[in-house]
Amino acid sequence: MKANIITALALLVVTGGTNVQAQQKNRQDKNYVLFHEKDTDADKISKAAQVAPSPRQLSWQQMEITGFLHFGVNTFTNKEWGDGSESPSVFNPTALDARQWVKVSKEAGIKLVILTAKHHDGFCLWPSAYTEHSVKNSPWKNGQGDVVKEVAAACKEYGVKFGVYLSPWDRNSAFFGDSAKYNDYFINQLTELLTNYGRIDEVWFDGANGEGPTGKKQYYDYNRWYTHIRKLQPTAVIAVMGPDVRWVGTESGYGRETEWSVLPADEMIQDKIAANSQQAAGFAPMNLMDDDLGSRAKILKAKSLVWYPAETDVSIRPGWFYHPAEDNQVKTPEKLMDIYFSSVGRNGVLLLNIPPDTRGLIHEQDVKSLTGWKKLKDRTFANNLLRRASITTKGKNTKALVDGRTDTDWTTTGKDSTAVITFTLPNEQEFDVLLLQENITKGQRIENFVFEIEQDGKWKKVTAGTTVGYKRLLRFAPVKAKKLRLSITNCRTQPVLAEIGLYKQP
Ligand code: FUL
Repeated sequence: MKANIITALALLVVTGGTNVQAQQKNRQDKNYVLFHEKDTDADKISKAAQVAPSPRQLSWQQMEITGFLHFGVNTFTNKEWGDGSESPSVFNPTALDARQWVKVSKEAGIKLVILTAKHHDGFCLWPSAYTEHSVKNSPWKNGQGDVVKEVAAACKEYGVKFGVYLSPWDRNSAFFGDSAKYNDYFINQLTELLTNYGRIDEVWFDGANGEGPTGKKQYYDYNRWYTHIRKLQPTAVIAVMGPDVRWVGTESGYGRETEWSVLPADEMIQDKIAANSQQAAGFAPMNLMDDDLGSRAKILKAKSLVWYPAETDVSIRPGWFYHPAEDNQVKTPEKLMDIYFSSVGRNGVLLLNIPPDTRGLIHEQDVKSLTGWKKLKDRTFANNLLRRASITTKGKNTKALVDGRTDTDWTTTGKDSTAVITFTLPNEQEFDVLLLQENITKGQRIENFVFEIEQDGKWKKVTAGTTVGYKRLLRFAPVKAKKLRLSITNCRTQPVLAEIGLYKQP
């Protein structure tokens, strides 16, 4: 099974499920590389530096902030995991307004929302033809309602992308445990979701399964599911039990300080990811921050590499589903800001869960926090002080560094893999945030950097870091300076920086 999955992932990442050999020969996208036996260590590092996102991975990364909507029977039974025995009659929102969900999300800066179309209880938020455990047997709208349809329509209206969460673990389905039948059932449900609701930009498969050693054993035919998704929605990324997007390894909202998007493809064993995923109801965030996934040591031992970026999921509340008792435990704007710095600011995409309540509305408390967070974020990043700086460096195209675009870049001349970029501001300024972005369409390369300011004629270190990737944000105690410099001290071939920013938090 493992071997199958590795192959499936590699093939699908590369080809989207078509003829592999042909695609490997004239590959357009560069998100996968196979090492040759004769590759030296230097060859391998150079190849690692060229691995880049597929077009669907790139659009996904550029969104930066995405949203989760956990809603279903659990909302009404006040549980985190339903066991599938709940009656559909419990599902009865009194004022469901999917437009409010999407509007609130959009106003918070969220670019895509993922709805739990089916959670582990197996209850479908759309009137699936393949089960009785769905909205069609609920009192809501006399069984005529379709939450998936309402969210899809609201997303279209507000210009927000739409994704679906379809839990592989289904505690209601009689087919679960009868592998072949369940895989057909799953394909049927995928087909409904991916053909009846317009464009789908993300399909989210959860790794959770609480069956335990004596529970039902179900083999998931991931290969078939992925191929089906590629056929029906070729632009959708498949996360996190999928080939395009990786679970960061914690549900706390805090990613790794060193976060590589280029990983050995040998690491992409879904069983291993599942084993590290949560196995019990409720959720104790697992802190895998120390895990090294993509260092040189890992790269040099690998047989192949793949672009497999991190998604950092977290809930705005302690639970994933709405619970009235948690109304006073909604994360504050400051906490959300801290999470933003530690997810988006650590080369990840933030997936922030905002669970609608029993009315079918996002609760006032959550709206308040989101509004406060958006204000903080906008004020922090309103003014890049470096836009008015004069820049000196040996590299090419320095203007690109501060043009606010991620598709233009500066790089070193020749084969220099280290660089120093010096900035002189028109006058002394105070700041406490550094932003760095690589142009990831050319790969992720920076391994170490140091940021210094000039004080009394001497360079003083303010902050330093390892990986950059799509975005790296670092906060430090406020300092004042006129002259500052960034040194890239280690890099896999030439650095390619898209942006540098310097900000003062409000
Ligand atoms: C976990 C699930 O068990 C939780 O209920 C939630 O859906 C979270 C996003 O993923 O694995």
